[in-house]
Amino acid sequence: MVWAVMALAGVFPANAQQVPLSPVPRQAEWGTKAFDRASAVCRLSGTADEATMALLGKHFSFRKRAKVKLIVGKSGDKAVARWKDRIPEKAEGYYLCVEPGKIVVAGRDDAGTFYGVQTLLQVMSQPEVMSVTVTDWPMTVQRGVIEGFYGNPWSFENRKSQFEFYGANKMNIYIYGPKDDVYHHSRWYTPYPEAEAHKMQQLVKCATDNKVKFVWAMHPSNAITSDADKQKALDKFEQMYSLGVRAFAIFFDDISAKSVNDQVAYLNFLTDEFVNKKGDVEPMIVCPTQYNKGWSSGDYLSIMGSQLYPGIQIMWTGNSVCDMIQKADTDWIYGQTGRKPFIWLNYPVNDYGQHNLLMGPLVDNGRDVYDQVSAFCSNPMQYAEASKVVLYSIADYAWNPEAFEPYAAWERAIVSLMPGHAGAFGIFCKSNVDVAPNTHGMRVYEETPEFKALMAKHAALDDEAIAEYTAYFARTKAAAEELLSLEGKSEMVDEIKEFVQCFDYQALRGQKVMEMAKALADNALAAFIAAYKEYKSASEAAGKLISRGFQGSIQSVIPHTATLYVEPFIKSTLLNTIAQFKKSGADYPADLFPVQLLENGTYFIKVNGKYLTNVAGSRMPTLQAEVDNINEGRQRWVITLEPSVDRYSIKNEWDKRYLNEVGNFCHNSYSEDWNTYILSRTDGKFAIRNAGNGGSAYWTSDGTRLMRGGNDSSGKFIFEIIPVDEEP
Ligand code: LOG
Repeated sequence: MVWAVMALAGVFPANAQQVPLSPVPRQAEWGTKAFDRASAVCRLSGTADEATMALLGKHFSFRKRAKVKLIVGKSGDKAVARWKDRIPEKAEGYYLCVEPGKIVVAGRDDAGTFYGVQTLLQVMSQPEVMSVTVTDWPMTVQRGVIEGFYGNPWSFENRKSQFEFYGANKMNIYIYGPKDDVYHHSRWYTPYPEAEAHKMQQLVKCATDNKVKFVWAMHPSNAITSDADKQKALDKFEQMYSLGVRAFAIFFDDISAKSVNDQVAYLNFLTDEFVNKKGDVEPMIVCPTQYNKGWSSGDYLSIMGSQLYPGIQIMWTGNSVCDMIQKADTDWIYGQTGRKPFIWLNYPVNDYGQHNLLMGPLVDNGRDVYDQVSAFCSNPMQYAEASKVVLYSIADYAWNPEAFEPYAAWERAIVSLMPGHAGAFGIFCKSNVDVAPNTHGMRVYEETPEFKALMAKHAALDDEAIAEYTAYFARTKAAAEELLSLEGKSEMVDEIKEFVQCFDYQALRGQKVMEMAKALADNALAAFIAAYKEYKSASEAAGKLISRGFQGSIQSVIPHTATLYVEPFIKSTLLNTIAQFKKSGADYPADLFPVQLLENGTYFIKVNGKYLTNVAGSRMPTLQAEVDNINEGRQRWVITLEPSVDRYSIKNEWDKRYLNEVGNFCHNSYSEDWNTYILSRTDGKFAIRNAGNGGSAYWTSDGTRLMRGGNDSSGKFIFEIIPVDEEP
């Protein structure tokens, strides 16, 4: 059934070909055509556990006289005894052989057999099935997902779909810990009400059916020392146990922890009193309060490592909250705790930069960390479907890091998630890669590569550039429309619809800005104004989009797309064309354009009649009464509205140094997050205010230089900002 859909959608070629397998197996040798897929009717020999038999039953039908024999089993089973030497001696490994008339799936263990069948399903995803021999096993022991973000927790349906996805992609662990589930966090001690408990039970079963270990995490903050609190923890665990949970975690992240010794004692207590008494519960997992290098200090980590019972796994996000993982990083944390870290990768989670979706490639993780970690897990977005793009790469990376190719995996994810619409979906994903400036410094720069290339190619907006940009926006618009046409038919599109609409409007805005540029070049006044009006209405419509705007939503989101290169380009081109249009002396209605406080340009900045002056060699500008007639540039300031942050940068015309947030010149490099300012004006005078990472203080002056003042605006409107061509 699945195959038929894929074939109809034209994803797989009609002729026998190698199929891109994912995760990429350790070894695969392809032969020639084995049989037609019509022979998914098989003669069954051997057996497997319930989960694997159910999976087989879903995709095959079994007849006594069928031409193809399907032999299934695991190490030690008679059915696969002939192939026992072919089965890799690795947990979860398998041997798969597809040849004319015969299929063999032989697992090292139950999970191995299950994964062998998963690979078989991929091999059979075309009408003419190829012969292939696969010998395969995972390099990372635990591979999976932590639902550990802030914002709307995933739904029941989301989670079921995730577990099937993990099974298909050979991920074997899921940790339940959404910050905004009160039964996990603020009211951890309250039992799940009956309806929720019933759903939990079904989820645990669904995870198990997909060979996914369901770990339930609890976040008790500092309520861990009193006997009453400890008893509440045991009671809550007891409820979860009754629902089928056999693995538990405690999260101590994002709290001001009182004592590491208390935390250690608590975990050891739960191990003694719950894990060991039950006998069939896994060793615990803990997320420490110091869960990344940047936040670690003192002997917190070494105490955790040395005092926790052996077997308890300690989570770790890397050198900072959001970081990719290299071997040097795992070496460092191993040195602290003496335990292999349980990697909590904060990617593609976007709760700290929720306006952007992260649907890009998985870059910058070491190929050599798999045996240095106890697990490699990703914390994804509140958007479960959209998260699958990166999770697909996580699965591939963790299974076989040595063969991992970020861009190839990304392409495969796109094809596999949106069969039949991979072109359009690929354009969308490539436009949702970077999360924009954020407190964690997490950036991924591989966004809209084609657009970036166009920008590099065209220094000026000439006819050729306009034509090429216009064609680009036409392609992205078509992609957005193709995706929107799937509304109601695609979980993916339904989930991120407002982002796709935003993308659609963005393309339209791009087209309109190009029409404006063209009209300007052609001196076509009416066409310019018409295009601008359409731009404005697209922009207003986009401004009204809200994702997760439903009642009771924990986090409603204004969607942004392609913010790294495309959006700043559209905004700056808009401002430039408007500025040129105004300069052209054309007649236009007074209320056509919004009032921009200051046009981009070169200005004198004065305080109390004195000029702000860049005195050679000084690390800060000073106020001087005299006009500099020798080097005019020292008193000229280039002020620019930076479209990506909507704030102004201020740079000296002479030596191009930018002003920083304390009114000195930037000593390090200029950055939009720190060195752009909000201007406001009253009675002809301006106030300058910090923003972004630079805080929110207004600037003041002591009469000779600039200084950072307080957050109160009174007495701060002290600046005259005068266009250089207006000053006599
Ligand atoms: C939280 C996590 C959140 C993530 C990204 C951990 C261990 N805890 O800074 O819930 O999704 O960062 O914002 C976190 O990462 N705190």
